[in-house]
Amino acid sequence: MTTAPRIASISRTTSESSIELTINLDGTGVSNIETTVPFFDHMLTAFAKHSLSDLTVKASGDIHIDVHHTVEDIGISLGLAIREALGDKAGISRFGDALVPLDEALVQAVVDISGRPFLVHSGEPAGFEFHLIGGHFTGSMVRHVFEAITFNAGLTTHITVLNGRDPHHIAEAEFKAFARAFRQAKALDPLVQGIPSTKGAL
Ligand SMILES: [Mn+2]
Repeated sequence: MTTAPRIASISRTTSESSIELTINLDGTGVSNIETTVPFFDHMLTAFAKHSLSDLTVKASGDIHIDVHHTVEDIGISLGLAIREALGDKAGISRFGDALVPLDEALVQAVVDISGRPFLVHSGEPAGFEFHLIGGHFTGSMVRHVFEAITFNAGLTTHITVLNGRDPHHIAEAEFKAFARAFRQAKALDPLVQGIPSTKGAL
């Protein structure tokens, strides 16, 4: 069983953004999020709350150009922090799945803490990727964030939008479903002895 605290901090600075991020995988969903991108603050707060991870993010970046760099770099940093915090992955449930509605929107998410980065993402309605949610957050960035998290954390993630019309509802249901699936997958299961893989490593 993993005994080390499952906490990691990432500092990542490039010419496009500067990110300070800390995650505690065994938290209660407390967050302090300041990304300078209001809709993304909302999404990360929802992720923390529904994954029962404590999350602190302080970011700045070239949002005068576009929110793209800052949002993507936070996704990368969150993925790196998740990977580090998971440690050797001993004692975890490993798999998680969730089906989460938000009014008319319905999203299924499945997470495998596999060590093999793979994202399968489908079902957003036509035109979603071009919509500016809140007037500043491009719909295309929803998938891009899940790519950044999944690839850097070493997750296998399947996200399927089963229904939805309102872009805010769809995006929020995606983040909540991912959070709930991740919550299950990273949970420590007292019945799991060691690393839950026939290979002996994840
Ligand atoms: Mn990009």
